[in-house]
Amino acid sequence: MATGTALIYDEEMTRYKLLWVDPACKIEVPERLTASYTALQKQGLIQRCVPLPIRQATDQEILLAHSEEYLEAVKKTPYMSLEELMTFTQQYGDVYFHPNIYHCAKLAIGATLQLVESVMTGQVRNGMALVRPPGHHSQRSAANGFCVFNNVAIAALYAKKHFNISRVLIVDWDVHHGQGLQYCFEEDPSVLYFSWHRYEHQSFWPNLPESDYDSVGKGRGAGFNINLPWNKVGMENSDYLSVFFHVLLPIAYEFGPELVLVSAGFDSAIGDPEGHMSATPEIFAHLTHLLMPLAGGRLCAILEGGYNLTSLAQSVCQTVQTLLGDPAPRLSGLSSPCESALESMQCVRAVHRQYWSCLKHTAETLIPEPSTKRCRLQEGDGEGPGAPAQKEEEAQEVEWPEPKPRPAPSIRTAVALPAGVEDSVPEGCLHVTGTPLTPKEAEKGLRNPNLGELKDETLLQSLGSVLSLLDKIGKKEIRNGLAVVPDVSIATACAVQHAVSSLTDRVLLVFLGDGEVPVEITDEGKVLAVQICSKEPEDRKSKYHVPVCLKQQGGSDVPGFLQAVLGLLLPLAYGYDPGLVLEVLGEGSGVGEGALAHLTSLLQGLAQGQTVALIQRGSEGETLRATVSSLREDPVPALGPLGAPLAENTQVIEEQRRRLQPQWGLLRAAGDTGPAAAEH
Ligand code: Q9C
Ligand code: ZN
Repeated sequence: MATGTALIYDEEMTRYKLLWVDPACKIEVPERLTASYTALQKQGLIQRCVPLPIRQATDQEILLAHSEEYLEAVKKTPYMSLEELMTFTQQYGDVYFHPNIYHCAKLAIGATLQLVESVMTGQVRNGMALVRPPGHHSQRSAANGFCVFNNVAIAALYAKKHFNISRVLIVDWDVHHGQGLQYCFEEDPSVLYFSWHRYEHQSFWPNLPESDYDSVGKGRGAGFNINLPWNKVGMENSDYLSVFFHVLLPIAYEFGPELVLVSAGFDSAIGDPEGHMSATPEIFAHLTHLLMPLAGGRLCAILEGGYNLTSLAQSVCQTVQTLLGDPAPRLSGLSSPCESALESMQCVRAVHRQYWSCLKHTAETLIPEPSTKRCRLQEGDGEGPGAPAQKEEEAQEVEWPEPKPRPAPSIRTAVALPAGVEDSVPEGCLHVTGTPLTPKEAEKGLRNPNLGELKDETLLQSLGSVLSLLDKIGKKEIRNGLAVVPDVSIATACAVQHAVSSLTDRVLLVFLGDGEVPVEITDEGKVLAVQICSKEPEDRKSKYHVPVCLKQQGGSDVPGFLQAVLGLLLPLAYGYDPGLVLEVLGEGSGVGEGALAHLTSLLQGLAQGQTVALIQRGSEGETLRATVSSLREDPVPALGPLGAPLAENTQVIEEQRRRLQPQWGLLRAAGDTGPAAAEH
């Protein structure tokens, strides 16, 4: 199993800068790297990463994505005079050359390839490359947008060539459209390119019609290019998360990448002078965390933009700390995405529904006209190209709180197991045995206590151990825990009771299996219960009880299960912001250990990773091993490309989404008016 997080950096890449006056380029400064690196050092994160040696790219590597003529032209720049450099620069848009930039550009590619190589060979699990110049705007024969060579494009082509893989996912969370990446892979179905970007109906740089949602790829690559335009500034954490839940993640899971490359630009964070967005640095912990279960954990983040040095450094730290496996910070106050984000999501889902099974059910629609045309219709309403552009100088300096430190309990996972199953969990877990409860104590949490049952010593012992796990989580001695229990209903009831009375205001109960949820679910909201089962439960207790009854046809419907997790459970869970997650594996859930491992892993993004998993004795087997492994944040085995979910399961999931949307805004994936209504 691959472990460790690589970090690649070399000071040499700070040794070029803008040598003349150009307002468009003055934000791309060497301090971008030093500020990021220093922040990582201050947080003690550098020391925890595996340092990788840097190297220069070879001509052959550069030629994977660029033309010979262009390479030969750039090769001459180290020998040019200032005047010659200025002239050379002028043929491209929003970029500058310097005598040392060619050297740095070769190092930026080399760093990226070293990272990809060490991830693909299993030397490390994942990693980040801190590089300059960035890459995603550069094209086959052109520099553009501070980019000389396309680091990430070369990385994807290199990975395909040397490691014989056929599916690479590129997630471009930079606030600009990586048009260079789009052009490179437009016709290539083996590279799925996703980009969100400030667009404002084409009035934002690079002002291309092909950055809109209706560019889906060409020829055999149709469906493998996904553009999510932001048509307003000020997008928040809720907007970013919604796009992950309802657009990127379902498609990414269906695609089943073997490697994930992140074009990690942080100009999409608050405070950035280019992006003008409002998502906080902490969001990058979650974006990273949500991508980590893909491709068996093989994730490489490569720096692109990010021009507010404070916001950039904080965001880089959030990303690296998540790659290292530390618990993600809680995101409080998430709400519904804004109407403009909803409209963009609706459009991109509609144009991609013909390519992706996970979107088949979305509105056939009445796709709104592409954004630019819409805008022309709306001219005069104060937005769009007709509106006066905001001058950078006038832009308000925004402030945001510094992200809190993210201490990680020294023990990640503790287990409480009955005799006989101890050796089926990996080494390195703490084994916990609590003081047995008295029957009186055990009775407290139960709705219909069967006092006869409560005399059973094994049961009382296991309940004591469950509470001991909870207390250790409360004291931050452990991050999470797992118990195999003789009666999962009683254990759940006791655990919930104990948690709400002494640990937290909000418990998320994820109950997999049939039968009654053994806890009183009231409208007070102290417990949100999501039950994934195969038989319709008899009572729907309150709006805080969400039953999702998935049919199975010869084994479980893994695509349907994931659809429920990504489109329903995670949006509910993030909106609820629990202080503890209780994951209960009863009987009859029909969920295989592969999909279960993904669920457990994704749930670690909530409640700072504070999870207790309860497994019914007798059904442990592979489930136990897979769950412990996910709790420890070991890499989750990839599921491979997924087929279509069962139509009736999609229907069940959509029905719940519709029912719950008014209260849980993160469930929304389409606008309020117009074609939205047709979605169902
Ligand atoms: N207001 C990257 O983020 N436009 N490149 C500057 C100044 C160019 C961004 C306009 C932005 C290029 C990697
Ligand atoms: Zn950018």
